[in-house]
Parts: sequence; structure tokens; C-alpha cells
Amino acid sequence: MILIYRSMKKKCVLLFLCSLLVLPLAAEDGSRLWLPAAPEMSEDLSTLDIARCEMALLPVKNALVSTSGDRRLRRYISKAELRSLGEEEFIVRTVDSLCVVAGGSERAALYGVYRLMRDYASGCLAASYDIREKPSYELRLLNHWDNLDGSVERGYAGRSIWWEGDTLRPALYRAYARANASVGINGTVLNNVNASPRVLDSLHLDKVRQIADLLRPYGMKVYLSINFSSPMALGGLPTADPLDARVVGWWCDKVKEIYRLIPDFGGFLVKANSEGLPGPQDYGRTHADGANMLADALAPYDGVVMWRAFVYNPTETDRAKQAYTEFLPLDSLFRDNVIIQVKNGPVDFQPREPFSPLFGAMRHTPVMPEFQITQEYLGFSNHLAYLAPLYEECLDSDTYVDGPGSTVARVTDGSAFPLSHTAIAGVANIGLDTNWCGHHFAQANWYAFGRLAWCDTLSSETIAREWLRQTFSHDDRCVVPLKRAMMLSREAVVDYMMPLGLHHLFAFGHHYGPEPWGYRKGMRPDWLPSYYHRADSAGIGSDRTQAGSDAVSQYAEPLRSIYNDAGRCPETLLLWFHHLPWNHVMASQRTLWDELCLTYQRGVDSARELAGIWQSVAPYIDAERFAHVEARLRVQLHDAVWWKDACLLYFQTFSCLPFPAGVEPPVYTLDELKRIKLDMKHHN
Ligand code: BDP
Repeated sequence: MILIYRSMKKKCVLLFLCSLLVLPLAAEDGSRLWLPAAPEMSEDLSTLDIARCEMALLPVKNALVSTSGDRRLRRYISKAELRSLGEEEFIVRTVDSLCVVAGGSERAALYGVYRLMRDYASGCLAASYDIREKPSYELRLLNHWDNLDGSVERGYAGRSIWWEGDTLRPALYRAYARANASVGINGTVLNNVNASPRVLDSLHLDKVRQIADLLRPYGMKVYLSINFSSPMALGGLPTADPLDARVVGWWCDKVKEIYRLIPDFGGFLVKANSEGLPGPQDYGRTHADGANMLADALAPYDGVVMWRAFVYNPTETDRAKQAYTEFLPLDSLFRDNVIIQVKNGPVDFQPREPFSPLFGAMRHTPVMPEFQITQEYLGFSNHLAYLAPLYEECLDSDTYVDGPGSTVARVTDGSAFPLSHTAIAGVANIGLDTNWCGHHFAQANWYAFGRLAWCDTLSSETIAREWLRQTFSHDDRCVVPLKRAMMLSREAVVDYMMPLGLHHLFAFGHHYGPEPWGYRKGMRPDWLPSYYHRADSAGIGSDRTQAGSDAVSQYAEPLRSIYNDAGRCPETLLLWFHHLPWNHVMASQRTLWDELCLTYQRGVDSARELAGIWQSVAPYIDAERFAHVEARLRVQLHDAVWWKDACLLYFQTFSCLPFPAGVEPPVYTLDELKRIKLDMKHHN
């Protein structure tokens, strides 16, 4: 093995040096993501072989990369330490001039090597190491909303890498797996939550098997989204009732078939009784009945069920309350291998929401956060919106369920109270585009999700810096301004789209542009913007106080009282929880109307600043990526003005107040804006 390793090492170093020679300002198409060029490797290497080959790319003369059972490691790391290594835990230690990477498993050893590679590619490889790391969450998953016809729901980076055409793309899948492993992502759901039953037919399962074989060496498991009616659509049964013995039998057989093909298959992701999809409630059963039936079928193979809490119906109940109302009473009824997957906010991946009150409230069932990496509600792949601050804001939110310090991170990662599983998911922004994500900066959101899944206390600033140094340059004259751009970008989007707690002002269907006036006869009220902004001559905002829908009461004290009180509610969430008069006095002593106008203006100013910062780093960026991002920043600025004009002109019809000084006059009239019908082909 050592011999193979040495010869691989020479080859890999050579290849790597070649790639370095052309790195600085040569054209870059973004396909390499944040990583150095991959070593050339034969196709049937084990995980440990890959780890050693990757290690050979680093300028480290002597290295020993192995798993804790390897006796050679004992010379450098005590037996007790080695024994205590968890399955995904690693130690990196320099002893004399030897760099030792010891993993609790082959996968962990690979993570250890990627830890060093990150430092190397960031220009920070240290002379000596003594670190030990393990991930915050056990399951760190991407969710692909990819359809079997090759389209991607809410995807803005081209067609599906999995399902477009009949071809398998081994090189691409290896590159994908490598990128994920480099940040510790260890699983992927290959198809849309709006699942076609056909994913479980033998043709598709065979493709899933081939994909699983390609991802496995990088420590990634595959999972599938299932359609609850599959026993009817595929099995010809007259029902999908989870308590019907034929249905139970059908699922058990199907699961058996899957594990015969893919012995380490991860499990199912389920969207049921949500947005028109079938589910157990169609048969008078509960979410627990449905989830447990699947969980029992998967349990003999250690598979899990991730059951989504994204359920809402056009009822009298405030949509923001429904997931909690429906799921909390079921806590303690779920099997140990069921995890409830909860979107970060109570409504739906908006640019800003408070955290979902289900975090921390369910004590007997693991709850996993679901973030959206794809920018459905944040300007698609046209806008630069670095989302780590959004993820961080949610993870760091204090739920107070066990007093101060019970952050969303701690109540979901098992550190606040014990959980049978811990998990986190991100809806992928990946497609067949050469640069994977459509916008070069959108790669940072994939990267950041992985890094936070690995370590949920990392700061978004640290992650931005790491990513920039690996992706663009080590030069602080480039990194410092770009980090500033990234750090202001998400707030910029909030400001020019829906500040102060406003939400869901999007055009129906595509969710790209503004349509606060949106109305369609017969449309479900909870799919209309007015359901959320409630603007009228008296004021604006959703009343979710105790006097209103009482959504505030789903939060623990003191949050409940803080959110309930307009004087104490954070202004960033004010109109989420309160309907307030236009002349309500804000902390700045300005009226709500003036503050709203000036915040929209600040968003436009920030979009302008982003474009300016990008111009200032031109000398450090290759021409190809420079032009690509520059063109998108222009679109972003245009869209920021569009959003500001649309929202302010429309809300002005209720406030009947002039724009305060400092707000640029609108470029468009309200009538012009209302006539815009987006050509979504252009924007996709
Ligand atoms: C909404 C998306 C829709 C998804 C849904 C979900 O618009 O495409 O199917 O979320 O998460 O935000 O199930």
C-alpha cells in the first residue's frame, strides 16, 4: 500500500504543480469549485486510498493517513485516544516531521485530509497540527429538487445532474462527491420532494444504485423522496392507507428490493399532505401513522425517515402556525428512526423569518433544520446573496426552551437534550451549468451549508473568508472587500425585497419579482401577498400578537412577550408580528412609512455598493469570472430598483404619504410595473 501511495503521490504532486502554474489569473469557468484540481486516480479506489491520494497533493513530505485500527498509528497517538474516535471523527497531529491523520473510519480519515487541504488551498497550511474534530450533526444532507424528466424545481443552474437524459455522468458525480466530502456532507436526496412514484420502479432504482456506487467512496449515502401513493401508482393497490396490511407489505418489499441493490441506502424523505400531495390524512390517519409505517419498513436496515413538517392548508388558522399546531401533539408518537424536517422559518424560506417554533418544542422526536441553498426567494442565481448569515441567524437563535442558550443549533444537534438522530438538510442549488450553481458566488452557499452542518457554531464571516481564499485569491486586497460584499449581500436583498419583517410579496409562481398587489380570482388566500402584508389605509403588517393570530404564543418566554410587544419586537421582524399604523414611531424616531422607504433605498444603495466592490477587485479576478459576475450584479441592481419602486409605489396607495428625503424618485410607474410579465426562460 505504501508503495502504491508513493507512486500515486509523485503523480499527484506533478499534476497539482501543473495546475498551480496556470492558476492565478488564467480563465476560470468555476467548474473546480473551491478545490484544487483533483488528483488523477483509478476508479476503484477505496475511501482510504482516495484520502491518501488527496494527501499527496499537499506539500507535506511525510504523512500517515489511516483509520484508528491501524497499529502503526499507536506510535503517535495513544491507544485510548484512538479507541475513543467516533465514526466521523479525526485527529490530525504532527509528530516530528510526520503528519498523522487518524480517522474513526475511512470516511473520517478523508475528512481529516480535506481539513488540511482547506488550509492549504486557503494559503494557511500550518507547519504543525494537533487537532481533533467531529461533526455537529450525524446526517448532513443535500436535498435535490430534481425531477425525473431532468428539470429542477426552483433550480437556477441548468438541468438535473442526475436525471437529465439517460446517461450516467461518473466523472461529474465523483467531482460532486469530492466537493461534498471536502466540507463533510455525507448524504444526498436525489429527487424532488414533490416526488414521482416512478423513482421507485426498477429502471430508476438501478440508476440510483449506480449513482450510490459512485458516491460511496467519498462517504456519501443516497436517499430518495417518495410519493405516499406509490403502492397505488406502482403496486396497483386500491389504497395507500398506512394501516392497511397490503400497503405495509408493499413498502416492506420495496425497501427490501432497495437494500438488495444499495446495502447502505440512507432512507426516505417524505412530503405528505402538503400542497396537494397525498398522505396518511387522506385515510384519516396521522403524520405519525404514515411516518412510522415507513420507519418500520426501514428499521431492519438502519434506514431513516425524514418527514417534512412543511404542511399548511387554506384554513382560518394563520399559515405560520400550522406546522407547530399539527406536529406538536404528535411528539412522542414517532419511532426512533423518524426525524421531522422543519424549514428554518414558520412560513417558507423567505429572505427573513423568525425561526420555526417547532425547534426546541418537540422534545421526544429529533427535529432537523431544512435550509434552502437554491435562491428561490433571494433572486435566483442572478443575485449575489451569501446565505451563511441567514443560516447562522437561525442556528444561533435562542429558543429559550431550557432557559437562555437553548439555540436552534443546540436543540437540533443533540447538545441541549439527547436525540436518537441529529440531522440537517439544504435544498441544493446545483445543476449541469459549468460552474455548478449558476452564479459563481452561489457556490459559497453550498460550501457554507456544508461547513455549518459540520460545525454549527462557525461564523459566516470565517466561512466567507475561507471560501474566498480558496476560490478567488489569497490577496487581502481582494479578500477583504469581497468578504464585505458577501457579508452585506443577504441584508441587501432583505432591504430591497421585504424589509422590517415583510414577507411573501413575490409574484405568483416564479417567486422572482415583486407583486405585492398580486391577485387572482379564486386563488387560495394563503398564496396571495395580501395575506402576508395586510396593507390598508390604517397601516401594514401581519398581526400575529395575542390580539391577532397569536402565533407569538408558540414561542417560549421571554420571546413570546418580546415578539408580542411592538416596542420590544426586533425591528427586523416587526411587520412579521405586528400590523402597525403608518405613523408608528420607530427606534430611529422616524415614522414607519419613512423607515420603510429608507430601508428599501438602503437595499438599492447596497446593490450599488456590491457592483462597486466588484469593480475594485478586477485586478485580482480572472476575466471570465469577472465578466460573469459583473453582468449579474448589473441585473441585481436593476432588480433592486424594480423591487423598491414596486413595493413603495404600491404601499403608497395605502399610506398616501410622500417619499422622505433621501429616497430616489421611482424609475417606473406603478402601472408599468404591474404590466411586467416575466419571461421565466430568460431568468432560469
Ligand atoms: C415552496 C416551493 C415549492 C416547494 C415547496 C416545498 O415554492 O416549489 O415544493 O416549497 O418545500 O417554497 O415543498
